[in-house]
Amino acid sequence: VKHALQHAWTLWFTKPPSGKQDWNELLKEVISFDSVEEFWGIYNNITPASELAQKSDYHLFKKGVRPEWEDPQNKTGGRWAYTFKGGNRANDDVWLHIMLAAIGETLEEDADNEVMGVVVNIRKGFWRVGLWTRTAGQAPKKGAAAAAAANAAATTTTEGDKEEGKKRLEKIGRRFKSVLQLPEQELVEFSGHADSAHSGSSRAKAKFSV
Ligand code: M7G
Repeated sequence: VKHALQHAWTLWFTKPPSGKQDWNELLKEVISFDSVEEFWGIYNNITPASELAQKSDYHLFKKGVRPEWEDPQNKTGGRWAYTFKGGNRANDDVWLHIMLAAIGETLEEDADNEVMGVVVNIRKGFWRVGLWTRTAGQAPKKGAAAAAAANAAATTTTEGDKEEGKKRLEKIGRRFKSVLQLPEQELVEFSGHADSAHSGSSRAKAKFSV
């Protein structure tokens, strides 16, 4: 018996560079799955995150979305992120819980339709986990007619939309934070992919935090 997931997911791997290789050569699609049983079969047979070399990443994304800023479905999106200093086996459980929350659809309400995927970056002296969202707290895109109507109305309409988008993202950020089991005073930070692509992700300034 197979227990179907709500979505199909694809696991991707970024291998550490050997010499001068760009992002595209390093990012590899590993495997796709759409049931709980397949997930465990894969999880039990891949290298645990704690045993990956520095500069490796795992990305678990909804099937059909590349784990890149440039993907049309990520372009106007963003990311919640948290950095764990050091790195030990306990982090494997954190990453497992993040993946289970993603495929089990517990990071958002169905109507939010924000979650694109989750990432773990293995780096020198730290790990970073991320949750990629479809939007980045900007006002939703409107058709030409709706935009004209909105222009005619008070600008507070746009500000209201923006505020609502941010609230939706913050709710997801708080769920992510609870999956990470962080104390209240620790902050997870949100940044937009457009800013990351512009500055190099690790330097992108956080837009907000929870
Ligand atoms: P990172 O892995 O997010 O953070 O980005 P790090 O600085 O802690 O390693 C490292 C570098 O990988 C970036 O500066 C980019 O050169 C490249 N990179 C990362 N991402 C997520 C992307 C992406 O989505 N698209 C492209 N083109 N390059 C990326």
